Amino acid sequence: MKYILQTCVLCVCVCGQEVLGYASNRQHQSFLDDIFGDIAISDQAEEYRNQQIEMGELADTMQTLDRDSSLMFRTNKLHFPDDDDLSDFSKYVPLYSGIVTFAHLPQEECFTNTDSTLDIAIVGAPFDSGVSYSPGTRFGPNGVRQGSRRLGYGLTPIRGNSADSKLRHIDPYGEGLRIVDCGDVPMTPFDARISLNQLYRGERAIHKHDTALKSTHYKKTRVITLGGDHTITLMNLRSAFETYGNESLAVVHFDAHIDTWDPEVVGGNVSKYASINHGTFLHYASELGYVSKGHSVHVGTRAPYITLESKHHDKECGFKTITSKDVDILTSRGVGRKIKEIVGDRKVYLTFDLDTFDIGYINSGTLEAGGLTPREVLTILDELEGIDLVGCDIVEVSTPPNSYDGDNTGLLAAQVIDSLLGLMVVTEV
Ligand SMILES: [Mn+2]
Repeated sequence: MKYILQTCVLCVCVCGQEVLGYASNRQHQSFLDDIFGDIAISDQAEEYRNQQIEMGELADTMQTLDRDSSLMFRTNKLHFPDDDDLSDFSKYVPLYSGIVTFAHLPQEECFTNTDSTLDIAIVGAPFDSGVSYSPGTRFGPNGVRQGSRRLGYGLTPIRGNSADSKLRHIDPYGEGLRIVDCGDVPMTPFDARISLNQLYRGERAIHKHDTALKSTHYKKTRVITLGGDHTITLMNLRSAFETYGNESLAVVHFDAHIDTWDPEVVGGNVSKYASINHGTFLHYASELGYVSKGHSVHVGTRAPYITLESKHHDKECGFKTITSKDVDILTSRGVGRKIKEIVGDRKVYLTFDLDTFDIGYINSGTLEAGGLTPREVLTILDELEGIDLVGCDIVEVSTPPNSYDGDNTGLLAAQVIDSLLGLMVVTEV
């Protein structure tokens, strides 16, 4: 009997809303009433709503909705468009759908068409021929883009570290800057020398574009590179250095490792070819004058030094160090303030190795326990509001096929870039 009763109720619900007392006689109707009838409302609730509307505390939602007739599927009585009418297709694009660019930004051919104006360009560097430990970061650019699919609307309750922060009030994607995704630089996996040179030429081509926003003091496009193992930063830095006046850049280096190892210790003891890799690129960057000595800093450092000399050699390369434990002692905001003190008003290049994060959060080329949390990193980055950020990258994003936590890794890397975009845009608005 109970079963029959339930069946009957179901039948009434499906076949005849009017039998259920469809809400057409109500003084005020809501969208919910219109679609679902009595499913949520009681007489008391209806009375409460009527009072609220009469007191001006609540809008009469059906009237509000009726004012906007742009959504053709809104009414309860469905009105389908003509069979050949596709005008709604551009309005309904779910975030998980479509060809994937970073944060749904427009795709642009940036390498050969250097006449277009760009303020900020995202570009991938799919490369892992320079790793000493796990490969997989050649899939990083794709992983970051997959992880960025929720992004594109940048006004959040946590951007910026205080209510009076300028960052708190901006949407980096909606402030009028021309931000595009240039796709990936074609990099051969078979010869690292050729591959890195391809990256340099790709970065250089993007840097040739003039900026679109004429009020800015940046005359040339700023680049955010998606790595790729950390070796790629040497090429990014070279191109940024050449573009921004051939003066050394304050390098803010988030990483578990120092990456200034003497090539004779890492790789160079095998062959000269092997001496440029993801553990030595900052040695070379320093040697070539790209690094502003004394105004550059490692953040999140914790991995072992390989030799007794490594620490001394690192200082010679011009870096100060804020270790992972210093974040506990100084607090995240304190770390951000210290970085700002170190870089001052110099042009900054920020390179972010994903292994800055603790092992529980990500997959990366050389994982180290005891790292930073996502919230610590996002707070530190936002504290850098106002720095003169001319370029940045996120590297060692390891998202090979079938990796068990590839989605989280890409999501977190994308979130870091979202913060970096905020830092790049906030000085322009
Ligand atoms: Mn690194």
